[in-house]
Amino acid sequence: MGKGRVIVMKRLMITGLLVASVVVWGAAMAAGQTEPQTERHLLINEIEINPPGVDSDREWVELLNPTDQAIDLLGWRISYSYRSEGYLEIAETSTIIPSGGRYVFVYPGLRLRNGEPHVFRLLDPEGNIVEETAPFFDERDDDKTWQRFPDGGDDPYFHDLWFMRDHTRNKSNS
Ligand SMILES: [Ca+2]
Ligand SMILES: [Ca+2]
Repeated sequence: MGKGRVIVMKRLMITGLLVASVVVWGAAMAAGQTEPQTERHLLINEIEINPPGVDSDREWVELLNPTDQAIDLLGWRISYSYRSEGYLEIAETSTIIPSGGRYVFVYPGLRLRNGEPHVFRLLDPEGNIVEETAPFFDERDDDKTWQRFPDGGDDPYFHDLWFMRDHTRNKSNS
């Protein structure tokens, strides 16, 4: 491995650690300032921005329904970041996530930029932003993903804590 490459990799690792620290710090700040979470809603639970190899048709988000009601994904939208920013319909027809269930939405084509932070947003059928993540990026061309921990943010105080870990696609993050 050349010296230049080592330096680049070190820079990437330091950048990754900094982002992880900021995310954890942000979650801790939010936890200190807000009441315990009581109202539950459809969640972005895991994000694959930069899968190994070709990214096209292989970027995804895992959605989780932590409520006690089934949710129809028809009309819900998720943000994208490449080549411009905007929103995509998650489902073209009625698609039910049962209570406690999850659904993996695979982005069509190439939709997520790897190296620049993007705040992921989830919109309900009325156009309300029900969720907004920390700014995430992923320069590692591998199976690691951003994951909410514990699964579903299922902690009354730390419900917005994220880590970069080996993927748990369509499975619990915990
Ligand atoms: Ca990508
Ligand atoms: Ca998962």
